[in-house]
Amino acid sequence: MKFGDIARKWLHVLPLIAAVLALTSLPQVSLAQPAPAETAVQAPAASAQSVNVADQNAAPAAAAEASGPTAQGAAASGYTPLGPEWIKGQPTPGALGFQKQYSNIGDEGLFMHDVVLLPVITAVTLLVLALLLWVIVRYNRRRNPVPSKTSHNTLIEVIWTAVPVLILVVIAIPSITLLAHQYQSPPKDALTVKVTGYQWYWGYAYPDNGGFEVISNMLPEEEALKRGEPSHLAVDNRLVVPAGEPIRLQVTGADVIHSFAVPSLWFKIDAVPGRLNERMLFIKEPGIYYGQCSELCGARHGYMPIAVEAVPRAQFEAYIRSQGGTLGGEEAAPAPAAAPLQAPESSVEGAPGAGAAPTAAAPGTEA
Ligand SMILES: [Cu+2]
Repeated sequence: MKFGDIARKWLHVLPLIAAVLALTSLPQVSLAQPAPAETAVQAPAASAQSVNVADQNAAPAAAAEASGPTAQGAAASGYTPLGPEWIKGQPTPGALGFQKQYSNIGDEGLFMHDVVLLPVITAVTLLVLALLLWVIVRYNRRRNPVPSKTSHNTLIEVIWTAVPVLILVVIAIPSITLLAHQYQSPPKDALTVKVTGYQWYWGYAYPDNGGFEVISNMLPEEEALKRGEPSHLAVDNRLVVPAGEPIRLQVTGADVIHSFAVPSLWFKIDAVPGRLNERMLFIKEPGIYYGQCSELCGARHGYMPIAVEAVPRAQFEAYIRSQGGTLGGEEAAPAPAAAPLQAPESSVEGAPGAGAAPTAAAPGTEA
């Protein structure tokens, strides 16, 4: 039997193999599916505080009347940072794959990975493995002492060119769509928050709310553990933003290139000095989401974590007030509370990893 005949015969079997492979990859798809649903249902441990914040989420106006001692305390002081029971986005030991996603774009990205890419990769890999095994078993020297001299087969060549092209086209459509969605501009009236990367901490400014800037440093390990938060991820001042609404996040660097990245929010954007990068951030539900600087930026690159705290709108407004900021069309406070600005360590001579101070070349100094 010639190779061509065998190939033709097996071509009829190929769809069958493809069907079997599709079936074997189905359980994985169904395994991948429940994750978002589970995410939606999953709620943090129902403590008094969590119940109250959930209430506020449902009816912001009722926030002041919310029952429970915690809420009354929060109402009196205006704003209380979320407790550790609200931690949602963080790495877990021994985990495989992506963190749970808490943004729409994260769901879309996870779908692309779990439902489009993984099954295709699995099917292609198994098909190639099966063909390889078939050749090894059927066409070895013992079972096939006189090898076929076939050198061309138009049909099979057309097929093995066209099928990969089709597979790539099928992948390209959701892939390019996802890419475009990731860079969708926020609506005009979206809240603007400006993130600045410094060596080695983050600054969060609120230009729409009086322009104050909050400096965020990593907590020492003992302090983080005392608060029930993961060490090397917990910070003293989190980036507080409203949940359930689009946020225009503008990101820049003050000294070197940093990168603002939060895996559970499907968010990563470089912080480049002299450049304002912008992306829309949308967090579906209140919670605490951890990230890290993701661009090697110097000696303490590993010690400038990111903690995003998404809260209901009413809580967010209380936060802005607690920082001396303004809301809506309010006039800026007569004497805006000077941000407790921290000098970058890179401007301190002899600091670990400090290069030339970025502020050294002020205009006029070179004369
Ligand atoms: Cu950095």
